[in-house]
Amino acid sequence: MMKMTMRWFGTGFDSVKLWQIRQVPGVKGVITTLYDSVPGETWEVGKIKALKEEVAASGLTIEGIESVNIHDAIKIGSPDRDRYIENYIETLKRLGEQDIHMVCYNFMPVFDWTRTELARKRADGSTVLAYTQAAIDAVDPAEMFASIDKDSNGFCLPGWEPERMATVKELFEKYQDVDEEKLFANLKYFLEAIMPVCNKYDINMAIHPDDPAWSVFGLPRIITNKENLARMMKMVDDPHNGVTFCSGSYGTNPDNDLPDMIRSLKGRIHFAHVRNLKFNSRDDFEEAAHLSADGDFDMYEIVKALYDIGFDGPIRPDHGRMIWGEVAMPGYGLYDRALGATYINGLWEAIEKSSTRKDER
Ligand code: DNO
Repeated sequence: MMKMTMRWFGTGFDSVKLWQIRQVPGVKGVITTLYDSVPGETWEVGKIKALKEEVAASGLTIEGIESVNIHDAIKIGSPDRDRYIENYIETLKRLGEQDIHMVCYNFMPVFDWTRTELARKRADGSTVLAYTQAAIDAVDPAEMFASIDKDSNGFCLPGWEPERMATVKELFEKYQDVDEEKLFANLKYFLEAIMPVCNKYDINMAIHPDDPAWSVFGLPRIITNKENLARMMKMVDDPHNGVTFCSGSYGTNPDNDLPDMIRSLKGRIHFAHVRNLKFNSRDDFEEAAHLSADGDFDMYEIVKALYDIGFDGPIRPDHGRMIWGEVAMPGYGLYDRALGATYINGLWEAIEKSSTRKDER
């Protein structure tokens, strides 16, 4: 049985409160992080413990970390990467000692997820995150941060930390010699180094796909499709080397057959992000409500594929629309994600009951 969760950025960073999450039917845990940690540094034991206690005090559990971010030196493969890998290993050890067993991360150069609008208005008056390729092609990457920041409702967006964005130009230069092959090799180097600690503490590493699932601003991107995932699973063939299956990220490329990808990853999906997209054209999409009918994905087939492979890890609704006047971090308001969680729970219950009752007949 999967575990329904919601992402929570921590007190002081999130408009949503733990007690509110606790009231969403079926949600027993959160996916959280030390939101003010800097990629590359070791997490303090005291801070991890305090986070755990705060979550427990609200009647919830920590079902995983999203994210422990990877320092660019590791992705670039610079000479100082070993120092940052050591710190990463120590952080994993400390998380393992606190009984935390799932860590989501990404291997995207420079930018984490990329959207070109954070509040596109839909017909029902809700606002959503959206992406138009033409807008990316027209913008200088260094300006990207400013354009994202101005629509962020005053929140710091995950993966768009101002400190890193201030050095975008320099970062681009450092990635100059990193092509897809090199990025794969650097990922392999990193994974091989961390697998022993993951095995010791039973920590499932869950790489998040590149979003959108193609190269932006000429930067290499590798976690984009079934073939590359198969390569990644094989190159470090350990069950702790797994993935976050994010329907909204892989689904940015309509050539990705989402249920088929899920089935191909049996045993290696450690975390699921479930959300829907609405395409206006191949180069323009917006994030829809979770309901199949509101977008282009067959959410039943996605949840059914997860059910069929025996997925039992944490799952969460993903970016929600901004509805009912809520002011929150774009994509991460309470209301629409709560609707999403409830809908996914409904799909799961129906799939489970129809398959077990069929077996009984
Ligand atoms: C965006 C998120 C990503 C994700 C990271 C994982 O909303 O899905 O920022 O958390 O890529 O490291």
